[in-house]
Order: sequence, then structure tokens, then C-alpha cells
Amino acid sequence: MIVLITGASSGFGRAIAKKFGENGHKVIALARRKERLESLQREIPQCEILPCDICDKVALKNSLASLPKEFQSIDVLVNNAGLALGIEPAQICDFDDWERMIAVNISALSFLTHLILPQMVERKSGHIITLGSIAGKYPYPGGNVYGATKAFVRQFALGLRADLAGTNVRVSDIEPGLAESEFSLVRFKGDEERAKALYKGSNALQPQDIAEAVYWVSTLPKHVNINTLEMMPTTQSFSALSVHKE
Ligand code: 8X3
Repeated sequence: MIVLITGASSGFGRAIAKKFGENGHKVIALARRKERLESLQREIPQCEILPCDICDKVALKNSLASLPKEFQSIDVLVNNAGLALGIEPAQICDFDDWERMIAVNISALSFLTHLILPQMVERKSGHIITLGSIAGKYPYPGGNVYGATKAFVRQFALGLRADLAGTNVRVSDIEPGLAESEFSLVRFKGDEERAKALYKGSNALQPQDIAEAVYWVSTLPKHVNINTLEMMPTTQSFSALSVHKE
């Protein structure tokens, strides 16, 4: 298979790229950080890299068009690029953070999907995989726009399934809970202590766990479509709804 992975320079994306690469698939790794992509490329036998800002529509189109012929028929698109910025309550957080999350998690994801889908439909084969989150389903304080973008991702994936009926193109939304990666460092704007403290003692999901899930859904027999796959570390669970008392 030819697999395009966004946000491939670190965390989930890197682990997903390696998983497909190690299993003999052709990998197209897209991310902004070129040196990181080059180091990934050295670890994967058949790997093309696209150093590109996923929010730059022109650059994205040009990068895809520049792919060698033998990498152009994309079988699996893994829409992994995404981020959370801030964990402050809605009334005091920075609106720029909201705009950035909407730009990456929603606009860029839907633009790239729209670019790639026609070739899959034409070949009557392909798989769109999105990285959602438990935050798209279960609200928590400070999740505000991040959770809302992931609710979009989930509903977008399900809506695609409806539109793609009869095309053989599969769509799956993978929805992880607490997972250890650069995610929290980005969310906490580089505060390493805070990010470390969040994961300490939690036995959180690891990027490799998410890579296994993505690989599993994409290598199932063609008549099987996993619509959504929610996963948490065993240590993570639900708690009671809060009631504020005067
Ligand atoms: C990340 C999961 O629980 O940190 O999407 O919001 S959580």
C-alpha cells in the first residue's frame, strides 16, 4: 500500500509511518520539520517526504503533485496532524489558539481529504483514517475548542462514510485518550514540567499503541470498515458529572 501520513515528524505520526514502513508499505511522510522527516526517511526503506505546512493549500497541492509517479496512487490517508493549544477556560483563553486549532484540525484536514478522495473513488479503493480524540465525545474543563474540533473530525468521518457508500472507500476515526507524546508539551506551550506531571504514573497510551490501531484497521479484509475506534489507557476512566453548589 501507499500510505500518506500527516504530522509524521513526531509522536503518533512518526510511529504510524514506521509501522507501515517496517511492514513493507510505501510511506509518504508530511510535516513541517524537514530534518525530522529526513531522519525518519533514513529509517524507512521506501519513503518520500513532503516538508510542507499543512495549512498552506498551494504548497500542499504542489507537494503532492511533485510526488514520483510510483507514489501517487495513495491507498491510505492518515489525517494525523492536529494539536491542542491551551487548557484555560473559554472565557479567558487566547482566541488565536482557537483559530490555530480550527485551521489545523478542521480546515487542513478537510482540505487534504478533499484533495485525495477523488483518486480513491475513481479507483474504487482507499481508506481515509482520521485521528479524533475522546475529547470529541466527552467534554472536560479547558477542552472547549479542542474537543469541538475533534467532534468535527468524528462527524466528518461518519459523514464521509455516508457519501462514499458504494465506492469501496473506507473511513475510520481513531479516538485515543491520554497518550504520551509532544501533544501536551504543545498544549502547555513548552512547559515541560507540566507535561511530565500529566503523564507521571498514568501509564498512558504510547504512540506505538495508536500506530497498532491504525495499522489494524487499515489491514483488515476489504469488506470490514471500522467506523470509530475509541481507546484509552486502562488507568483512564470516567468520573461523575460535576455539580457546582453555592
Ligand atoms: C487527547 C486526549 O484526553 O488529552 O486527544 O484530551 S485528551
